[in-house]
Amino acid sequence: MRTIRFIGAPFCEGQNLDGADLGPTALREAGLQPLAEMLGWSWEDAGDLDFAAALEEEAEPPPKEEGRFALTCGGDHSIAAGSICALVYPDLGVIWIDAHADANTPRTSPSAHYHGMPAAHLLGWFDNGIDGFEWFEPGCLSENRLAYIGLRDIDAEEGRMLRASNVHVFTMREVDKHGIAKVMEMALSAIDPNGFRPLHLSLDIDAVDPHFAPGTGTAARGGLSYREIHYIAEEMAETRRLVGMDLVEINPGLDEAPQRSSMHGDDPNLKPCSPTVQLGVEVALSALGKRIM
Ligand code: 4U7
Ligand code: MN
Ligand code: MN
Ligand code: MN
Repeated sequence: MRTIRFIGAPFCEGQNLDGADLGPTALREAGLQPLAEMLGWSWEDAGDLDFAAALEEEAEPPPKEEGRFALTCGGDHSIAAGSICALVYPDLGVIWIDAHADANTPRTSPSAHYHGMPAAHLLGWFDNGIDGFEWFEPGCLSENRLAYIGLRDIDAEEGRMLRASNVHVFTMREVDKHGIAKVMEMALSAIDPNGFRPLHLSLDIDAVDPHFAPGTGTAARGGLSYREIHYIAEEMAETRRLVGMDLVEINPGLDEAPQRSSMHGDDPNLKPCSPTVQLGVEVALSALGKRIM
């Protein structure tokens, strides 16, 4: 039986809204654990990372994750710097699903928000010794092993840097043009031409159209449909090489009212949850191998 290690990362200091820190608890309360166990996973909850304590003490590296499937739930997207850096595989390929590229540097960022920078940091596009980041390895992800899907809100300088790089970019326009199945095929073969690399899925819920994912801090319309995000997750599971996943930017505080759904069946222990939290659970289950039939 494969083990999933759930890591709560209730960090929301990478932007200026409260509420994304409620993500891990909301996902637990929505029943992610029993639903994953029903798929045959053994569940290990690492609890929530204590960022307040981490800021007080000498910076400690995130524990290296190996052999288990590491599911890191945010929090804002800042946490992908840690979750991806903590994966031990030197040839890791990353599929980054987002409305945004998160590839600003402190110099180019229009907002100075770190959640718009983790990809650039991982790629080594900046390294100005941020306090508390002593463990971080800028450049631990090489450009040709990163592919984006779903982009539609990119800053001017960020776009220029991406175009000049070897990063693989599939915007919403490519999804319109080729369809999601072809885009997934192109993205996977771009980062993993021989089909043997371990893979990580960094999933920002704002990649999904706000119609399905209203509960997020930086919503951008014109996003992925309900089925398109599921198809992406299902295809990642199909590769059988998915070793880690981030599920970030779910903000229960900005979400619509809780509702009961078929996901919960008649289980009285599972509480109704708000639509963006529910979507997060459903997409995580697809990435864990859940199939329609
Ligand atoms: B998210 C932005 F300027 N590009 O850098 C920035 F538009 O993790 C948004 O994808 C970043 O949600 C969004 O602040 C970060 C902005
Ligand atoms: Mn993001
Ligand atoms: Mn985003
Ligand atoms: Mn966001």
